[in-house]
Amino acid sequence: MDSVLRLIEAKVAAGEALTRDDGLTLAQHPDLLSIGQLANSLREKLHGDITYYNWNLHLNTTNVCEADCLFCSFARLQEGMPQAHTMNVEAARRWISERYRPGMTEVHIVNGLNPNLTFEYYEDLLRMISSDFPLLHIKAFTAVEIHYFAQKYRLSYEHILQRLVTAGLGSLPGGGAEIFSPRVRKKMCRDKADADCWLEVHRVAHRLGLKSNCTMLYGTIETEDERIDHLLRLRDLQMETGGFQTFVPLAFHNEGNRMERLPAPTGVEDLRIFALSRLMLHNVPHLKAYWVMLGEKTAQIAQFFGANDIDGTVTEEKIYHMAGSSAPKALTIDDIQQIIIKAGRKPVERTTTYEHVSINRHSEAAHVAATAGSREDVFPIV
Ligand code: V47
Repeated sequence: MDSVLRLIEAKVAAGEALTRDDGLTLAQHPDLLSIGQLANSLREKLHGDITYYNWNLHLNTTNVCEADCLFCSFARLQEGMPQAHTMNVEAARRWISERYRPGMTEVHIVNGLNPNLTFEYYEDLLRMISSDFPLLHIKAFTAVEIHYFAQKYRLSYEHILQRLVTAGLGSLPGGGAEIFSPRVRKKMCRDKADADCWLEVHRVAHRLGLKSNCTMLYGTIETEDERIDHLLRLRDLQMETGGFQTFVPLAFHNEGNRMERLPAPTGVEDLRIFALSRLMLHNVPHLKAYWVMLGEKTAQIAQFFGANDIDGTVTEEKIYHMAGSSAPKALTIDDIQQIIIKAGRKPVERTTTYEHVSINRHSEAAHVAATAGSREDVFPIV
């Protein structure tokens, strides 16, 4: 490790916030392995050899979306277009029922900005899930969606969030942040919440006691400077509120969208982004290597470049598969545990808010939970 990285190492060891210049050094320095080692040392200081995962479902009740983001392969501008879909609440109930298994702890919901739905639709959806699947934590609606609801229904962020919490919302996912740079947003996603609005939704959510995640879409047209700036803005909000749980770097996927000519990031770029994020966001506790986005193999290696989470079973991912992901659409709990163990880390199942779930899960216990109704008796949260 050279003297420049040694200086950064000293700051990391002292728990100091790294500067913008430190970030640029980490983004450009040729010694990727030493940077990974620094990130790994912080990761192990925070989490030892644990890698977290959860047992979750990914639900998209509509992909009809007014926003016309160039990088998106999932959205359809109007109902009736090929592959456009919208589920009513009853269809969502059936969709979850067909996939729900006792022991699952989370449903993650991300949708398009659909102009045809009422706000009551979203409240009814959450109320249905809370009453029919009371053991599922509902992590739903990106800050971009909350901003859209606020504009469309002429309500404040606070009012929107309070009504959604009353209906069952448990936390916010981190999507929609993309890259905060106005230059990039103007080119890629001009017609949705800007950076200030995205950050303000999370600020209000944190004030109301909700936890949330944060993301960065990398590998499109952003510069290294713009990446560092994005991370610093997240770090500043975290200093103010402490409400972010997990940062999820999201690598651009280039199939089925209007940025197809751009190559997707390489594995080496992925690993650098993980290490850089771990080191710059020293105050965000968790770093997720979302296996659907990275593929299982890079998600394993990322566990040594700062990541300490791999996401969950995911049943049934669409956004990345429509953009060309070759990862499976879902994994079993056993698959995930094996991926983590074979990476040399210790798998720990978590809830959405990072309470540990007993790992002594087996089919007999699942059967008991199914017939007894309460999973906490069988899979105690410790
Ligand atoms: O907001 C869309 C991104 C996000 C593409 O909070 C793309 O735990 C790459 O936010 N290439 C949605 N990225 C997914 C998301 C997420 C996923 C898993 C866990 C969590 C969490 C959040 O996916 C979007 C956008 O930033 N995205 N299209 C694409 N072609």
